Amino acid sequence: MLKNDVKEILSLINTSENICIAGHMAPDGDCIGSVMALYNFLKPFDKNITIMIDGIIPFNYRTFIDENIITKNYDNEKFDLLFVLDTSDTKRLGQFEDVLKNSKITVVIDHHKTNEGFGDINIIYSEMSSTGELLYDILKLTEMDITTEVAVLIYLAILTDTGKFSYSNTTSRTHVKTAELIDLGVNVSEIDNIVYNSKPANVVRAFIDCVSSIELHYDNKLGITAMTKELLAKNNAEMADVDGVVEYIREIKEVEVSCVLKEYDESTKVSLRSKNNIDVSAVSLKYKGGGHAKAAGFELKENIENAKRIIIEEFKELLMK
Ligand SMILES: [Mn+2]
Repeated sequence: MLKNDVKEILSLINTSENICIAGHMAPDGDCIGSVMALYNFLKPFDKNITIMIDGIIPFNYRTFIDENIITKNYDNEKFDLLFVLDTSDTKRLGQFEDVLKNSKITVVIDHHKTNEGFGDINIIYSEMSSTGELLYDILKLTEMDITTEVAVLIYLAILTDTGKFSYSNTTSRTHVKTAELIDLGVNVSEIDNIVYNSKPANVVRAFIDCVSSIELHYDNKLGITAMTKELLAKNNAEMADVDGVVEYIREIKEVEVSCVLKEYDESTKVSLRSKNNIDVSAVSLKYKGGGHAKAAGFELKENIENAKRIIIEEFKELLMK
């Protein structure tokens, strides 16, 4: 199955002149790693390649992507071939959504189980830890060389989407593939330092402030906090730079669901994580969001206080049992 898709994609690449690679808004490590891995893999084909990612690249990923190659404003340019990576639905393309109708063929490569397949070719495997892991399978099937540079980018995608190989999406296959990436030259500790141990002090201060305003509900089973504009301004930090609060809250023993509310001008973005059996993507879907059972997110057209009330109420029945 996958083999046939890869064959078809290779012939599409060969016959295309203008190729676009798009990822999702508010890009994470899997998005950036996958997009850049494919970009670097395609370089030897000598095509015109355009990158579309809407939103700020978090500082710890800037080593892996040259921001100058990302399209700033989209002017309805046409493409022969479009790859959409790690993007569960078309809305997640943000300001670049129109690229879909301006591309002859769209190839969707993703691991979100909520992805309904909006491309002409849809390679969606929800059992994969990350889009990067899936992309690695695809690149291997081309039987072309995988450079160290590409291996590093795939590794970045897998590392970040598995929470350093700790989430339940991490399989023995994930580890086998990661071992192959290390054999291709990935320096594990160097990447760990770039991604996790290189934060500016103000970003860590914003993180601490956010964590310290945590509220615990339902016998500590729900941990919730908010990243407000005030908190960010006080620390001179950007929303996109302060990462990992929602995972940190989950470190509390009793916490089953952790939540971080992010304050924007006209809405609140909700990030959810689950530790065990609660499927947070079910709540996310109800509010037209996306994600997985253990990590999901959506947007509410509410202020922080109302959003908090809604989330607390939403998990009442699930956590009071
Ligand atoms: Mn992903």
